[in-house]
Amino acid sequence: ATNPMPTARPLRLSTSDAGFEAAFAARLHWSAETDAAIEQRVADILADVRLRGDAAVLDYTRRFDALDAAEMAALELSPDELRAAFESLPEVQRSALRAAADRVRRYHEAQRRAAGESWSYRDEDGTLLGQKVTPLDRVGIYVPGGKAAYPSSVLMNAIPAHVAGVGEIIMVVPTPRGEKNPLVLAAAYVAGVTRGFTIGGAQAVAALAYGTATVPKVDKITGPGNAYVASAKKRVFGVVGIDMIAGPSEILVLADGSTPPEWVAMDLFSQAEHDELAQSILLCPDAAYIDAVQAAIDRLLPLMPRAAIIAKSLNDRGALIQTRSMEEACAISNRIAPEHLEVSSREPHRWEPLLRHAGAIFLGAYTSESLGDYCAGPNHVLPTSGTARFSSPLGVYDFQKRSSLIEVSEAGAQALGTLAAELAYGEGLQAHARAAELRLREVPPMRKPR
Ligand code: HSO
Ligand code: ZN
Repeated sequence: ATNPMPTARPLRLSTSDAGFEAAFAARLHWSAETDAAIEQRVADILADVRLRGDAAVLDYTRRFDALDAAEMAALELSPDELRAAFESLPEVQRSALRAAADRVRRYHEAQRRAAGESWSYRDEDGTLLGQKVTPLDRVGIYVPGGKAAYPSSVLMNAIPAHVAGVGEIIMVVPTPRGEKNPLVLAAAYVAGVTRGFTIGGAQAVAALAYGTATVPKVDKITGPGNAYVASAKKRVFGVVGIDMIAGPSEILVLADGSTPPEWVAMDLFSQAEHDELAQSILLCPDAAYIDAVQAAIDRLLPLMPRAAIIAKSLNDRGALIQTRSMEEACAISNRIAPEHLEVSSREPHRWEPLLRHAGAIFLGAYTSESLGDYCAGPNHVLPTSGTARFSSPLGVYDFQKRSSLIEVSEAGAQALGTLAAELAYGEGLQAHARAAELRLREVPPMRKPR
């Protein structure tokens, strides 16, 4: 069969074109349209697992993953199996996994020190006020199976949980027909996963959220998944915590024309090769440089094993946008609020202060997004579809929660008691007022209810 090499022509736009705003809006548009049929199926699966526990999970695993087990225990990945998977890898892979995990761990340890510790202060009268940070007891990590199984994502989810001090990390990963990905199991071992189960889909999310005889109930579920998993996570939210619901990946390259065009072309490919729905955008004030990047795309695409996916992503969702200036490029980048933002410039620190909304900012020509995806240290689970306007990378803080601490001294109770009582009477809450007044050195007579 003839399989002509696809071509990739991202939409070419210029901010000075009359039709720019409309074309730009159309290109950015993406809707997380929910499929009613999927929603209904997921609701049924959740209810069934809640009711029948292990038996229901086993049924769905047999049906959807063609994996037959007599009991849930047979689907558990033992710690020995995780370690054996790690040990069976070639030495280069083992040390790469270890080195990446070490860097990711180090970064998240710094994050915990900077923003994840308890704190308190005292008023002059001795009253203590503070915040106590506590790791979650148990979390579930969803790892997709099949072609979207990324060992690096196992590291990125499990390591911050581990660094936060989570007691138990339960991994679920579907293994259709029982085929296990040794790199995923090895990553789980390196990242400190406590227990694993070879289950997936909405049934795995349900098992983690409600607990079954075999799968322990967790406090929070993180990790990416298909439409069924996303829908299940949304539905169990409230029973457990969840992280984000991620849309297709995005990269935005802001270039001043000083980086070799091949580097930028390959960075655009690196995101496009994830998914036909992924979005790769270049912003640059220099038209000749944009031409050079397009020429590099044309030269390099035929060398890519995933050329078909890359071409579809770039043709349907990609854009090469000429701006009037780097300042304008920064302003447009802020409007997009991309998941990944590369500042491919000789002067990245000149532009960085202008950049407000992005999941991760990669500064300078040497910082390819792919380094961040695997081993630079920061998390690769990032807000997508413009949600970087209000949300942050997955981090240690997602695996901790905070409790307020208050210790009022006798002296403090005098000042606060009068204040609280006044406000409580104003709200018509007599017991609140009296609880405060009873602790005063001179207890006033009870006021008449209003
Ligand atoms: N760029 C992806 C993460 C990833 N890349 C995993 C390679 N493996 C999501 O941001
Ligand atoms: Zn990637």
